[in-house]
Amino acid sequence: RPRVLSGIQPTAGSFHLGNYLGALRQWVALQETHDAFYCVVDLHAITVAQDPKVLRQNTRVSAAQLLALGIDPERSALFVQSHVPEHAQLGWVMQCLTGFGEAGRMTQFKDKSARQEAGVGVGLFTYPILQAADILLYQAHHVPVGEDQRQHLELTRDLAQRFNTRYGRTFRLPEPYIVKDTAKIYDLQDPTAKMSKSVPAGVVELLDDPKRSAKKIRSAVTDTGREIVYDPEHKAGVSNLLVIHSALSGESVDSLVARFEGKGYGDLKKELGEVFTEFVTPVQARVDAYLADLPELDKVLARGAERAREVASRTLARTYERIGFLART
Ligand code: AQP
Repeated sequence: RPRVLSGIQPTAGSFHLGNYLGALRQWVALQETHDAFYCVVDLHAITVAQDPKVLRQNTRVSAAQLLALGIDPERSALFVQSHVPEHAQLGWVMQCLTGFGEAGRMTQFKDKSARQEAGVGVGLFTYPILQAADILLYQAHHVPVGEDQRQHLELTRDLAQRFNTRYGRTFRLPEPYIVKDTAKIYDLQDPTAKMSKSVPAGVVELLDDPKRSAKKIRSAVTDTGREIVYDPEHKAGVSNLLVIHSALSGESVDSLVARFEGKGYGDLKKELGEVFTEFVTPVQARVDAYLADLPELDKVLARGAERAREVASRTLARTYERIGFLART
């Protein structure tokens, strides 16, 4: 079976609808066809300052959400990135292969560093390189992510190619797995920007009180027109709501447009609030259940790390050998 690898940051505690529709839904689906490795990327989380207690708690909350959303630890290796030291080790190798200018072209760094109030760390600059290592360690064929990660996947492929050319074929070149319809979910308050944990006003969080989320959806920014049609260029807000509704309910955008003909934006928002509440209520109950048994949750993560290390350590050993590191006897 082909391999799949993806990761998510534990930084915010709760995942949001962009994370779910852009990436996590695909993680769940790909378990059917792929050998899957999914991780909570705590090494990436410390690219911005974290409170230690909160980070530890959020790492468990993240794992619980992945399980609640349908990641099956029997089929997939679900683990915490820092439990597999090979990530940091291969990360260093990849840093030494990356050009300074090449890293500087990553647009996400430009966006994220501009938003940072305190000093920007070198880790935020080099995080896409660590991400390349995350992927290459598992020889992944596919990487399910949102559109915002496409450039990082390109970097990963470039680094793999460069290493292979210099030292002999070692890494598989991974393909991004981006589902077009939901590749970019937009902020409810600013439907020209991507929904992001760093801008709390327009984000719908999975672990928030569904009543509050429904309210956020009801106050989503739309436009001064009246017609409910799918037109991302001129009606970004309404189109975003239609995409979210369709992804959660399974009803096609065309069918939604036909059904809402002659109705108002308020009707669409109200119904979407209900659809979201129906989706998220059982998810939240499952998250609570996983968090009620931390020893069991930690055991699941330990097993996942063990499975991940089997693969990661083989790749790292081969890499070290190719580079010319003296083997320890
Ligand atoms: N708005 C989005 N639409 C579609 N996909 C999205 N993703 C994030 N936002 C959207 C995808 O979610 C996965 C995990 O994201 P992450 O937490 O590892 O990365 P992130 O980009 O830091 O998440 P945020 O909320 O977007 O944070 P900030 O504001 O810090 O940039 C990834 O596959 C991502 O593509």
